[in-house]
Amino acid sequence: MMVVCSKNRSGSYYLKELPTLPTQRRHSIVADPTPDDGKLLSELPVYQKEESDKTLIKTAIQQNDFLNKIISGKRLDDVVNAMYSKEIPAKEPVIKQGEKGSHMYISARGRFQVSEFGDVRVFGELAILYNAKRLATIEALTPAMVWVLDRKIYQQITVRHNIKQQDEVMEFLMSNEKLKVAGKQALQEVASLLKPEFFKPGTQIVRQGDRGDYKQLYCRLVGHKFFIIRAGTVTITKDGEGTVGHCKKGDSFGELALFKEDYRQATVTADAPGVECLTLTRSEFIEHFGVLESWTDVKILPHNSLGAIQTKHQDILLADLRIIKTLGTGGFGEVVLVQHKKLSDLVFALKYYKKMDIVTQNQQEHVYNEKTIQMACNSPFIVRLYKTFKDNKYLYFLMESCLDGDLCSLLQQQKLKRFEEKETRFIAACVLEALEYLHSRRITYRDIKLENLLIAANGYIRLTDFGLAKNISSRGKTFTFAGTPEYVAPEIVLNKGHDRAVDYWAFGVLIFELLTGRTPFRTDDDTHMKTYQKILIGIDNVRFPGYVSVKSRHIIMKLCRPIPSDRLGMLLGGIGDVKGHDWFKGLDWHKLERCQITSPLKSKRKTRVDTPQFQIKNIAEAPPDELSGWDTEF
Ligand code: ISQ
Repeated sequence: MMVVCSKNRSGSYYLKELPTLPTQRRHSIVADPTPDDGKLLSELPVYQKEESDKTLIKTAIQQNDFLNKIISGKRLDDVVNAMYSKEIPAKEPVIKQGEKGSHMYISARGRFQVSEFGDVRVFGELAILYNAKRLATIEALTPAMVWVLDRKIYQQITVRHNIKQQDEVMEFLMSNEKLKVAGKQALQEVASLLKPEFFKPGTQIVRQGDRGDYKQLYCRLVGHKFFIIRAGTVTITKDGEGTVGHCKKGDSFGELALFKEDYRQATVTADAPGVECLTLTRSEFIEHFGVLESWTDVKILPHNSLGAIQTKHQDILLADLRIIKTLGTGGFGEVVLVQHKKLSDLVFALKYYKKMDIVTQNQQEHVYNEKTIQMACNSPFIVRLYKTFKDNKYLYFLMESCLDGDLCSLLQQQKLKRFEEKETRFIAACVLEALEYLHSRRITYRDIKLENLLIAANGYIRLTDFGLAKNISSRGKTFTFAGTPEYVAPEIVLNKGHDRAVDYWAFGVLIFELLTGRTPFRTDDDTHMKTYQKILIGIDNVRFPGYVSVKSRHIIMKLCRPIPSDRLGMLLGGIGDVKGHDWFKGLDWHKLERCQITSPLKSKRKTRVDTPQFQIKNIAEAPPDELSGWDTEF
């Protein structure tokens, strides 16, 4: 147990014991930035190979429980084409334990050892998502051959595939005279709501005379929907008139269903060999845009701008501070408690990053994001960043200090190793306030977890660590793998492009963890691959302990929907839908915003002291200088 000094609400210092950190703190993962559409290769690589080799690669991928969930269809063909062969001499390693890998391999010939295998096997597959440390060495026992997939190429394949899909949908929407009037931005929002559906030949997709309202949906499965044909054709018939027309790829039908609860004017039947459509239900449309009369009324909500400017503590210099204690360690550096040498009342948390690590791991853009975003935040639910410094070795972030520890430690101190519903609701409400602040400024946080939730002196929760936060506005999606494995949303695992919906997913995971002491998709797999598989299988297959109330279960299920646009928080009411959920019933949001509710998280501070009794701590072993100059604007 370590002892630190902390300030109470009236400004005096109290000695308190900081909770010991749980042994296993979960690390955030961020891949090197995935190219956006501006930086895509003009052509994907194609390495010629025999049909038998293609079959071997395909089979290996399809038989791998993780890969078959993330690579299928056209992606699979592109991956097969992009894999190249590599000869491995006997006794040579293919991958080495502890090294960071950026390639996935499929063994084609020869024998390998770790656990010896001679059949076709995939190894190092996590490397296609991010630079993961290899957990074992795999060595060729005999001269061998492997097929290799480079992560950069896999990223290109997934990003191209998604952008192509989005462009295709946008093209459909923009080429439709009726829809066009909504404008590109609104149609981009519409595009994100569309879901693929396949209709076998002969299926009556729409039946003349059906009233496309919600009740009808339950009896007919297809009801009040709008359809765009992605592949195949349909035949349109009218009673007494026979065939009146055909629709093909790019054509749409049923748009009136979005605006009126009307009777269907014709029957639309799928032709052979079947039709693939993108569909949008009236209810989803209304949940996102409200009850509208035409496409011209489709509007997207305006956003606040990131504009707060920090004015406090601007004259403090690094030389004015002395280091007291370590508060925490993270990916690239540490957070230490510092005290002003002359004004001993001034105590801060100082985070420092080794510049060399940032450069070697290509994280310059993320560090800039962290600074600009956190510095521009001024909310009682977000840790304040006052100032940054730099020297030849480090970047420094001077922040307000929260000395009551984080929620990971507080959870471990609970008798049942979980929080009561009342405490969970309060914590979740604080986190939701922080998310509201960020999302209204187009910021996606991307790293909700107990470790990033600090307890302020007033017992309120403050969000810290903006290392993964990102302003997501261009095209509305970002592709880089970012998050903490147990909390990442399926679209991140699938590299489909993600937006603020990932925060609502993680928020659902957080509520589950606060209530039960464990996250819903946790596994004991160090590589996290099984966790990712569970995430892709979904929340419907997660067992909730019996003590979790129906309302708690309901809000978690609504937040952890597999399709981002279906999640609570992503519908018309936005974050208001989450605040308005029955689980929060009785919570006075106005009082919470003003910090006028007494926190149920009790402080255990006891002993009053006038002078802090900190031990001076020196930063251990200095890293080399990093002088490339990338941080001139920092
Ligand atoms: C304490 N106060 C502010 C920020 C922090 C970040 C990490 C660990 C402890 C902290």
